[in-house]
Amino acid sequence: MLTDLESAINSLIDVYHNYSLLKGNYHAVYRDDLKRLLETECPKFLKKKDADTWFKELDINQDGGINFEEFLVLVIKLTAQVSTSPTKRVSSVSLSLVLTQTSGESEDNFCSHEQQ
Ligand SMILES: [Ca+2]
Repeated sequence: MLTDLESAINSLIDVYHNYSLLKGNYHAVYRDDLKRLLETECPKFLKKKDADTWFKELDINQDGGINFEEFLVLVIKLTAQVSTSPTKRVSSVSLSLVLTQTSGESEDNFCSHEQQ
């Protein structure tokens, strides 16, 4: 039996490949498919930052696709935002709280933590 973390890891891998395989490249989610991923899997986070902005931010090696490691940056950023909510759970309520309490400031904080 898988642990909660192992199940979560498997889910992340599954979600990534649900979108990477749309264009048949196992190791890349392209711009329009990232937009689809964001709209389908985490629409609340598109209210603050549009899909093109996310894409530019996540395509760290600027090869025009989001590889799995770059996708994990998205997951880390979203998880870090959600973890600061009072309920610490992903739900419409907690995401709304996160989005109304932060204004891009948390991401700046996240980035500064990342650089330390
Ligand atoms: Ca890339």
